[in-house]
Amino acid sequence: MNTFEKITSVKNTKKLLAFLAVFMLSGTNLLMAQTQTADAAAKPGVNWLGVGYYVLLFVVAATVIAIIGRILKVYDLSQQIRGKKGMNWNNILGVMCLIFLVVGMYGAYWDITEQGSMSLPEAASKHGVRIDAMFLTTTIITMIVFVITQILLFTFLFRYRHSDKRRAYFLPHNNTIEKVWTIIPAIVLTILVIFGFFTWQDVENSAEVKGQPTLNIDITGHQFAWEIRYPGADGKLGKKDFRLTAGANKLGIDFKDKNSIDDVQADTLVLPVNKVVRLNIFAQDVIHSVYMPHFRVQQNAVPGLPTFFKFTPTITTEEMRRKVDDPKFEYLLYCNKICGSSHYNMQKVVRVVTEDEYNQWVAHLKPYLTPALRTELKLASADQNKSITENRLALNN
Ligand SMILES: [Cu+2]
Repeated sequence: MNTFEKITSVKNTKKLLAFLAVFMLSGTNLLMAQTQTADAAAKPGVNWLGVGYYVLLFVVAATVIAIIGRILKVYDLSQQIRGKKGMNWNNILGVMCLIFLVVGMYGAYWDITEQGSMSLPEAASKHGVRIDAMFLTTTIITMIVFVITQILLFTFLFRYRHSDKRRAYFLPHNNTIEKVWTIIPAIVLTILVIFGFFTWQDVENSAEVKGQPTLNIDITGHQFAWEIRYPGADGKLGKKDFRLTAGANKLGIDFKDKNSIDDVQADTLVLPVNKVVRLNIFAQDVIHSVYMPHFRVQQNAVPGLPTFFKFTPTITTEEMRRKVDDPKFEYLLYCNKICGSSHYNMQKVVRVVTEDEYNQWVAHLKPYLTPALRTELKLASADQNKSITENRLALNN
């Protein structure tokens, strides 16, 4: 067998794959753990150490383990040559299982305490609190199952490790055990699914049920930005038609619909606190996704398939700045679909303000129907529409 055949033999391929799997696993874990200390200003010296460093660390650790293994093997063989009993690998593996249990449990604990706080910020919307409660319940239930099963698994591996003194008991089938481990998870999962179903239904229907007025806002994603449209003084958004998208009419607004005339556009998504907001979500090219982690909002923006998300922001930006003790804090809206090369840059500032502040802000927005667009669409003759637009323009001066 030449060297190439040796390396590519099935046995070695398995070893290589296992090595790669462990490498990938530890790599992801280390990268995840890094972001906590990625704040260079806060902790200089402990931030990103680079991929090379960790590759080297891993190779060194793997080599050390391989050397220890070889030394033990040599020791074992020399004992056998001297006619003594070799090492009891069953005991060693059994003890290693217990060590793995303890280290693994500590690892899980460390993961939750160190990285748990990185999962999601405080919920700043009404339904967000409910989603968090559901998330917490699911986490607690699965964690209890996780701890019990891991303890059982590894202590059984230790307790019933191979011994020459006893023989294994053969258990071909047991109906009671089958029933227990089928029915209990089925009940728990049913409860979780029903809990989730009602929470989601409540999130989706929140506005209608209470009969509150809803602020409609259009948000349209394209490569690589979001366009935001607010209703004008009439509180109604005019119709859109993708076939009208051309030139200055980048959103394809249908100006035959009178509600369109006074619609306004904005750079920032400003929302009045404690009011129901309905985001009407559109996409012009590929699938994007509206994602606002603080509000627990995420909804895909699909070309040709308008979607929406209704929610009620509960904490103003100012209040959140005080809470997180950061005067520069801003809520953000991200694109959560990898939609192309500048996907990372597809974000908008979201500002939650009081109703007074909102009314002041919205009064100063620029109309979507600019004079240029008016000329382009040959709308100048529409007198009845003109007066409305002039009012809007007057507000801007
Ligand atoms: Cu996108």
